[in-house]
Amino acid sequence: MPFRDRYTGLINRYRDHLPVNDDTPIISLGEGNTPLIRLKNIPRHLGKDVDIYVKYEGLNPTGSFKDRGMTMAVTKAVEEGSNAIICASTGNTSAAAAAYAARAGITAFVIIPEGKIAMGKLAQAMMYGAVIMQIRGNFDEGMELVKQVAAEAPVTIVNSVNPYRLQGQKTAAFEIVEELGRAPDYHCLPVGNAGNITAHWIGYCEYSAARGSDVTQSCTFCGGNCRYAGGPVVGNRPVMVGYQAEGSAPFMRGAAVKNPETVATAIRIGNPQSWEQALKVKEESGGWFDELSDDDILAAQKLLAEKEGIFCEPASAASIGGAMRDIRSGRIPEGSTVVCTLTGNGLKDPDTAIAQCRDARMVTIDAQLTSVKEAILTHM
Ligand code: AN7
Repeated sequence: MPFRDRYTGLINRYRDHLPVNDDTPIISLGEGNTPLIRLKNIPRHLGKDVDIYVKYEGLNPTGSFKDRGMTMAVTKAVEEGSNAIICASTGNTSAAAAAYAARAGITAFVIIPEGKIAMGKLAQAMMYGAVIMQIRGNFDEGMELVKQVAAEAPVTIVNSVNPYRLQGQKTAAFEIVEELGRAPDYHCLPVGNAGNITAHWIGYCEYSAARGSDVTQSCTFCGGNCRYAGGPVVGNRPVMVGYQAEGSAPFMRGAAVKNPETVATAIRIGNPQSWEQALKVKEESGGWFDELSDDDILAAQKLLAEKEGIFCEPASAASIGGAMRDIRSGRIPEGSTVVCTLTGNGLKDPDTAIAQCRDARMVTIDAQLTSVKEAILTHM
């Protein structure tokens, strides 16, 4: 059995572009290498000539993009001799931190807003064995506590203020460029702390620098091993577009939001930790921020599931919902290639899904052939 080509996670895949060396003890669950799915029915539904791809990050080991950052953060924490990690979280970071800590044999402390994280994420943190502190407060308050305690206690912060997180997360951009053979024209993401949009921009910049337009023969980025080496080299970078939930949209308000609210609990964040970086991303890429109502977010989540068979969590749907609106209006012009990151799996938040499917096509019938036949005939 040739193990040479076995995929063993994003650090091994991109180790030349990450802060690791041969002695670094890599903590991995096989994260990364997620599907980039070309949408078939939504472009038709929009009546626009656009190529839309979704990067399905919900297929990472704990069901969200956080695994990309967490493999790096926990690897480095262990390398540096740390026995414990800590984070504040709207849910996904806590799930990833708990899983990678379990894998590493260290302790994860997670601070979550009581009653405000999706059930799947809570179940994960519990199963992986994290020490869970539910606070009577929101994510932003938890984040401040984490920063204070990490300054005084021997615990490593694994929120995205930890620079290794963004290093791991930048690899999503690498994968997209390798798969498309170029960067997309537009890259749309949901924005909470704005770490992920920043990480993607780092990735696109590094890739385009390594594959500058004067490079024609080999891909200096990968040392000539990627599948596009020797092919056409395009050093382009996308326009970066970030979407927030209306009730948690500090970038639209131009100031922190004191009591953020949204059904998309993953992005229920009022004081983004990567505020300055995100503004730079917007400027450098010629992009923009916008906001969606909870209704628009849920409608996009449902549409993606119904029309394409792809189930993402509400926060993730902000990217596709926002992109659809900007494609309709022409702000994203026809002829564009658009990538939307679906940051988390729909299974994370079954409560919200079921609550919005009151009109689900579900009937209760007797366990009899005639009843089944009747149901089929009625619903054909
Ligand atoms: C599904 O888990 O902040 O803009 O504590 O879970 O990089 O913060 C989650 C964020 C988008 C926003 N989509 O990303 C946490 C947390 C999903 C998320 C975001 C999050 P950033």
